[in-house]
Amino acid sequence: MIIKDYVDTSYEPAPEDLIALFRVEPARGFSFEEVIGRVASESSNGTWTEVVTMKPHVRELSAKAYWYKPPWVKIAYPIGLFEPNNMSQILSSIAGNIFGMKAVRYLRLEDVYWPKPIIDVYKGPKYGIDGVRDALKVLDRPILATVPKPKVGLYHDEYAEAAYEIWIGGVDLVKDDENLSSQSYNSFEKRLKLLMRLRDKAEKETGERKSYLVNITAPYREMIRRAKMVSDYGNEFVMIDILTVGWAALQEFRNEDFDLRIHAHRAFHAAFTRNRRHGMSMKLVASISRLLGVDHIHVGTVVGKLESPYHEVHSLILITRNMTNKEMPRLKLLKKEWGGIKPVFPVSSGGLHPGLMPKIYEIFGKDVIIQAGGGVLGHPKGIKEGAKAFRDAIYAVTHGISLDDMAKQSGELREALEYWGYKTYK
Ligand code: RUB
Ligand code: CA
Repeated sequence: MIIKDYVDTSYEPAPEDLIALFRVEPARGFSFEEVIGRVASESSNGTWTEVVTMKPHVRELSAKAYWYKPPWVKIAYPIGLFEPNNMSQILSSIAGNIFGMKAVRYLRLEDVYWPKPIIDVYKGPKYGIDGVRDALKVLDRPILATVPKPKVGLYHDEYAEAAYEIWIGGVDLVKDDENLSSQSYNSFEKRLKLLMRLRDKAEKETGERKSYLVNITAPYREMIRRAKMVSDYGNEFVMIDILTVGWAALQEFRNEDFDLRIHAHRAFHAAFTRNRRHGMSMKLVASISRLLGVDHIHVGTVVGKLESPYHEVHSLILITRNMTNKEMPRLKLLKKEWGGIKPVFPVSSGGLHPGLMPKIYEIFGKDVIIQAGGGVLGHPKGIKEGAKAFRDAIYAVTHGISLDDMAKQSGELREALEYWGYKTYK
């Protein structure tokens, strides 16, 4: 089996083939065709030289680069290459050694079509958008979450006090930040206990459901121990830094017997998603996460502090919420046939404040979780006022009221708009 056998434009993918869309830039001295053959080879069953053990039945498992238009190529992978219920193994194939090959200058895995034998073995979100709305009894507006800032450093009682104000000001979900777990001055147990007490108080006072996206990110057994505590308190959510704990841990967590909704923080993604010529796209992170069963995932804002262009956010909204059962070449999206897998709540976060709400609502509509830390805790009048300003901005956009008009009835919103305006902070 020589490299050029891995390129076959007459090949018609079988219904059960996994299809991957790559962007390829060959290293100097290599042709495009040569390199896509090498990518198909190394990511399926080839190596740098021919081997005497390449039997006919093994050849049948070879991937085929069956369509290309430089820099793009689609590669079909026979299902027999994979252990469907082992996402780590699938990624070790299609997103493994190939990124380091000397023959490629840049290589990016842009999207994947999951065939039925793979879709069928994953559970997807236990709750999804409807199940999250049901837990919070918020049916017809974006859900609002806030991270108490500074993200690390507050003692557990200071943190809890901020959380309480966030809740009574009108925010639905208090969220731990990605690097707050169990530090000596703010232990997981103490923080959880305090917040659960204050959550009950805030629910009584506001008559609204309140909950806590509590960060259980830790080595696996400890993560389970923490999830159990969360569940024993009757909280509905946990947060996991899905990329730093790893796909296997996420996959396994979904198999545990908890009635917990999973908020997926994507810290670390930009290390491999940000360079549009190399690595793996955020689309794939979102699609794997949906398969594995997160209920929320961060997708960017377009207008906030972190890099997230419109076309990417648009693709991520399609992947998380819709079916996208047809290919969308302009967005470099392969089709998705989700079967019974539920939709996931996209989370828009990073540098948001009330003045940006009209743009966020235009991009996302109502099925979004808006997460603002600085945009609540930075309000010049205080935390509760910051929370109310944000909630009023959400009320305005969902009722067709301009922020300026809303500000006439809401001093908190007026202060926020005077302070931050309507602009993006980088
Ligand atoms: C938000 C924050 C979140 C990021 C994550 O804080 O720090 O962790 O939004 O990024 P603030 P992303 O509201 O003060 O900016 O959502 O892009 O993954
Ligand atoms: Ca953060």
